Amino acid sequence: MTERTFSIIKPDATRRNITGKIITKLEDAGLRVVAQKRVRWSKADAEAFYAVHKERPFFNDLVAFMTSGPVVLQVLEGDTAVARNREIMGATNPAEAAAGTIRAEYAESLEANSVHGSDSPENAAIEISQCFSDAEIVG
Ligand code: IDP
Ligand code: MG
Repeated sequence: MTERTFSIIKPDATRRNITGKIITKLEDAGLRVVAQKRVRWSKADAEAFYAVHKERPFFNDLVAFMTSGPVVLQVLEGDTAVARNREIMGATNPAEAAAGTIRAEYAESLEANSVHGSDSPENAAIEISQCFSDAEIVG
């Protein structure tokens, strides 16, 4: 079933100029970039996006990291896009990520792990609407 997911290329990856390498991985996995923009998040943007994690011990560090440089926000479309993207991203901790995944190849650390991907179709819809208008998504 064709579906959409929300993706972020994180500041560790924009800093190292490897956004193209990551997008190639996504495209090779069968996902299409149907919306994309490069922005610098404010503290309020990052806090709102990661509100679900606000009680976690790593929350403040995560907000500092996500505002430390540009991020590339994307909507990805494809067959079972949410699960497909999580698969090609690899595990949150790059030390546990399967060979060939984005995080195995490119992540620097558990925090600076290069990409975000929605964890469910419901959260994908929420995250997409937080960052893109309908007119910015061109399938
Ligand atoms: P996910 O990105 O694989 O869905 P989440 O558990 O939703 O992982 O965590 C969100 C982000 O918070 C991670 O991608 C990572 O950047 C950061 N993070 C998660 N757990 C830790 C931790 O234990 N220490 C530091 N940062 C963490
Ligand atoms: Mg998550």
